[in-house]
This record gives sequence, structure tokens and C-alpha cells, in this order.
Amino acid sequence: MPALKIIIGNKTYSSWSLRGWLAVAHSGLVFEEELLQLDTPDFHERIGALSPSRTVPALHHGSEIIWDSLAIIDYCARLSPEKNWWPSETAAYGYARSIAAEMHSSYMGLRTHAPMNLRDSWTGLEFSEAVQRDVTKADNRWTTARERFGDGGEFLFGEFGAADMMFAPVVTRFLSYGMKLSETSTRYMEAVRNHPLVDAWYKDAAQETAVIEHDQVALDAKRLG
Ligand SMILES: N[C@@H](CCC(=O)N[C@@H](CS)C(=O)NCC(=O)O)C(=O)O
Repeated sequence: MPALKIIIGNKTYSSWSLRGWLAVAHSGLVFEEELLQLDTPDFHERIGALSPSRTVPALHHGSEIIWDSLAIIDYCARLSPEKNWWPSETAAYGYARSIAAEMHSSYMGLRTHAPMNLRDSWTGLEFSEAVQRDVTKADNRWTTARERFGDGGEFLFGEFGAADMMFAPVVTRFLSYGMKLSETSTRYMEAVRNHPLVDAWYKDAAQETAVIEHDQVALDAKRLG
């Protein structure tokens, strides 16, 4: 098997990197990681050679490069089919793919105004309606997945899998920003936060010191949100 290496951004801030990294770590295969500091001259100088989209995450597998978090999840699923990824039952599969694709292509309120930041947490922030609509949407999707398909474990479709990887950075945002969700979603968020791979990522983030100013909007959330 050719060597696997994932190029990621700062663990504190890079939500897409977290998704790709969870996939390669969940595969159980041996991999290396290389972390580029986002928003630095070094990032802009090096990223073109490492990722065709000039974004992280990018997975290098021998001479192949797979960029984009969702593609990395699906690629890792092919490399390690014995692990749990997408649900096998058709209705659950359809729901899982739909909510993961929706995560990838929308939630702009949350993505713009409530960035991931694992080294800080806040209470009492007021976010705009756009952000609140995204919170409600995620809450509904998670509650439905748990109620319809979640019997086999604590995650959206039972065991930890691809849909949970896509939503892990949403969970971290809701935890950082103290957002209130349904009981079912709150339990789900606890399960994600306590997952060993998510916890390992948090621990690494806690060691980081770089601050990216524009990801500190929560300090000013009332105005920016
Ligand atoms: N759709 C992409 C988004 C990747 C993305 O936007 N990554 C951000 C970091 S979280 C990035 O590389 N930003 C650097 C830049 O745009 O200069 C994916 O799913 O991987």
C-alpha cells in the first residue's frame, strides 16, 4: 500500500481538516500528517504543490492526491471497507448521504458567522437568524437520524461513521458557542465530543498558540452574526 499522508490546517480552526483527518484516522491505516498554518505566507507558498484546490485537507496516497473532505471520506472508505462508514440499509443510506451533502453545500450562516475555534468557549452570545436557522436545521437532522436510524449506538446512524465525521466540526461549534439543542442532539454532541479521535484532535488543538483573528468573531458575535 503506498504511503498515506494528510495535509491539514490548524487543529484549532480548520473544520474541513478535522473531517478529512477523522476519515484517515478512522480507517485504521498508518498515516502521516503535515500541518500548515492557515493564513500565513508559508501556507500560500506551499499549498499549490500539495493540493489542486489550494485548500486543506488533502490526502496524499503515493503519487495520488485526493482533495476535499467528502472525497477523502469516501476514498478512505474504499481503502478500509471493513470499518463503518455509510449505513448499509437503503433508507438510512439515503438520509445519511443527504444530510452529509447538505452539510457540505450549505449551512452558510454557521460557516460564515460561527467559525470553529476549539481553544475558546463562550456563553450568552446572540447570533443572527441565519445562524439560528442552521442550528435548528442541524438539530432536526440529528434528531431524525437518531430516532429513525440510531438504534445501534450513540451516533447518527448507530456506530461512528461518515455522517458523524461531516458533522463533528458543527458539534464543536455548538459546544464552543453554548448553543441549546434538543435532548437527543445534546446527547449526540456529548458522544461526538467524547469519541477518542475527536478528543485526540482537541488535545492537539489545545497545544496550538497561533490566533487567526477573523475566526475570533464570537468575541463580537452580536455585531457580526
Ligand atoms: N470543500 C472543501 C473546503 C476546504 C477549505 O475551504 N479549507 C480551508 C481550511 S478549513 C482552506 O484550506 N482555506 C485556505 C484558503 O482558502 O486559503 C473541503 O470539503 O475540503
